Amino acid sequence: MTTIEPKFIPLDFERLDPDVMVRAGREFLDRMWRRRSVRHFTSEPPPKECIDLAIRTACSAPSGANRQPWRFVIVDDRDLKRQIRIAAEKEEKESYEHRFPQEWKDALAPLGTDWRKPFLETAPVLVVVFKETYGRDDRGRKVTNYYVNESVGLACGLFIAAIHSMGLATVTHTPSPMGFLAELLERPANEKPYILFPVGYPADDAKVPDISRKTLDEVVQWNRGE
Ligand code: IYR
Repeated sequence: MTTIEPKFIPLDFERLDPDVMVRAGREFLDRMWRRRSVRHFTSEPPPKECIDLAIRTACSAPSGANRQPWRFVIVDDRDLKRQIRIAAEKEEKESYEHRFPQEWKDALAPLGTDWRKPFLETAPVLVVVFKETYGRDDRGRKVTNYYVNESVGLACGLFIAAIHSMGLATVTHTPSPMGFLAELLERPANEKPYILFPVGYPADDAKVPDISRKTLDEVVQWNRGE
């Protein structure tokens, strides 16, 4: 067993005035509140740097024991996108027609989704996020990762915020099961597909479901709620 001594450096932190704090929070909220999951894209490619910036932002997420158990595969190859669409639709068709219980299909009804996923081909870029279920140390021995789902989920949230902040759109797509992504993208055995993000500009006639977000009262309790 090796004991590593922690090393500390000064925190880089800027204390803001309360009015600046509130303004920053409002501006961020206003921007984020306008985010919608988009399933209709143009084929126009976004600047490549935007994808890198969003992934770098995702990588700022906290992670269990700082293991950073996320990996990102960027797919812009037409043929590969097509193969992903075909494989995803095969699974989705099976899920929608046989695997999803009625209760799940009822829950999805307001979203108007079905097994067809044309956005996997029309979107110019697919970012496939993998979770690293375990890592390897410098001698190739297995090392445990911690809070993998939480960590990668946090990274994905930041990715979505970054994509939206740059005027791009995405949707959290989780074809199930999605093992085919590991095969098609030739990922190692310690990685499992987590989420697939098509990224691009919304189609001019893009429509989104008429659904609403819960109010603060519905989601917040202060102390014991009395
Ligand atoms: N993965 C399927 C079904 C789906 C499931 C949930 I939960 C959603 O919020 C949306 C869709 C699909 O992508 O259609």
